Amino acid sequence: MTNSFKSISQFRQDFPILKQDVNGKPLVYLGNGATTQKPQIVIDTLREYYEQDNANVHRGVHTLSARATDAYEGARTKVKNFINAASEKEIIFTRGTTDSINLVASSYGHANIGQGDEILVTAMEHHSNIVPWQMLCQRTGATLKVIPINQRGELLFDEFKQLISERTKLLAIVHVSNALGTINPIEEMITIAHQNGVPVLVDGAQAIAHISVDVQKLDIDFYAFSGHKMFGPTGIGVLYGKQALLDAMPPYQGGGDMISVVSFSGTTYNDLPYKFEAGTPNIAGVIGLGAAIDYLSAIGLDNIAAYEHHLLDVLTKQAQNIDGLRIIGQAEHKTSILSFLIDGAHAADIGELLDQQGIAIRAGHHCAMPVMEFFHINASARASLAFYNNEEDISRFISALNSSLALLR
Ligand code: 7TS
Repeated sequence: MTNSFKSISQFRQDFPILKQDVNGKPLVYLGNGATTQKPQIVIDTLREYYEQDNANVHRGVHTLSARATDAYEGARTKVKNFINAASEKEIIFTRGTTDSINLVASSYGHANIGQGDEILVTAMEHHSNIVPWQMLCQRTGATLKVIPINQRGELLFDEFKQLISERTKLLAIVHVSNALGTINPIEEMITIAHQNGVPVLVDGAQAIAHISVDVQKLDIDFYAFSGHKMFGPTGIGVLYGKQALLDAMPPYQGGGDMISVVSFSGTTYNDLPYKFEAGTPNIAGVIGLGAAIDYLSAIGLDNIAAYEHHLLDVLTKQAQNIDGLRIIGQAEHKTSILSFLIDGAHAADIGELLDQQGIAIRAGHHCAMPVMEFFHINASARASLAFYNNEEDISRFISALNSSLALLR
């Protein structure tokens, strides 16, 4: 390992949860695709907010409310800078990626997509970027079209170019597949979509903690992500949307904070971003997310990406030496995820035996059943990395896998 890689893995010390034994062995956490662990600074920020500043935002005339509001809006600026949005008005706080996509499906979808229109997704989407569109199609009579993938788990680009047409009203694509680890060529796809006048929503749930994202440079129309997958709290997420699109969209939910004037003769709505933030928001979650962003930015996404690339290489090479191991997802451009099956062993059994040795992975369909269907499997085992993992974690994982297989086969 080079020195700079070593210094990145030192950040592991900031994560108290990783210092424990599980089932008598030091924890090796490889469940990062499902959720990431929280550094001390995020935990402290949440505690300090509740100990010192807790109050409702945008309402109170008192000091605590002013502090809470400043911290809440300060975190919005941090998110804006993190993804290089043009304005805070383009940053909507939601419950997570799922909520962000449902917001676009309900609001943008209702206003812009109708009978005979098409929505284009890929065959490697998480259910969160399938089901909201299916529900919209059921309501409107629009049709969902699917860009196919190959056996390596890469999109068929020529098929994409064939499928996009004047009927396409939205392209909704995953940036990084949670089931395969594939990094999709979103820049090229956005260019082609825009040449056809089609806006693009990108599901960034698995990308945001691993790849640096510049929404202006990529010319992304909507970008959705979750705080809990980027070392922030659960229950908080972001929808980035271009201001012109968000301005033209009707509100998603009605209630407090999203209004300007309410009377029984009619209601006018608040400006962006508040138009889409009805009700008391997850104030602590937003402030905690701001702390996670400061933390991530200090390490640097490009440093993280280079280190994780190295770790994935080491992991993949060692896994390939295991007799009967089949990697699901062998795209040329991948990040952080090793999805696999082993002849003669069920994914769930592998997961359980690893857990007995203190190693946390995920086994199942990963909420990407169409991916499982494509590969003719029911489930896979998945080890997913974060920057706090190291080569020792990988050695522990590989040797635990070998001893599990000795029991299973
Ligand atoms: N999109 C992708 C690509 C995801 O991986 C996930 C969650 C979501 C959307 C939904 O995010 P949420 O925060 O709204 O739930 N993926 C996983 C996973 O791979 N294992 O557990 C959750």
